[in-house]
Amino acid sequence: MRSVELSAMDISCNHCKNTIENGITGIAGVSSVEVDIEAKRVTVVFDEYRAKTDTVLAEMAELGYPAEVIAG
Ligand SMILES: [Cu+2]
Repeated sequence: MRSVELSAMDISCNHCKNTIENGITGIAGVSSVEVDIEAKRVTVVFDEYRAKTDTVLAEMAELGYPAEVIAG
């Protein structure tokens, strides 16, 4: 398992949180998604053999929340 922390400046409310959690959870291999609205950060845990950080970043952009990796 691999854990990455992302920063996405467009996160502002619970709607954003739900959109991101639902969208990222839908990626095969992702086991958990946590959104911190205040910090505008997302922590994603995934199986590195089934998913890639790039896949998560692409899905974030697709959902309307372009993100960058800050840790992991
Ligand atoms: Cu929002």
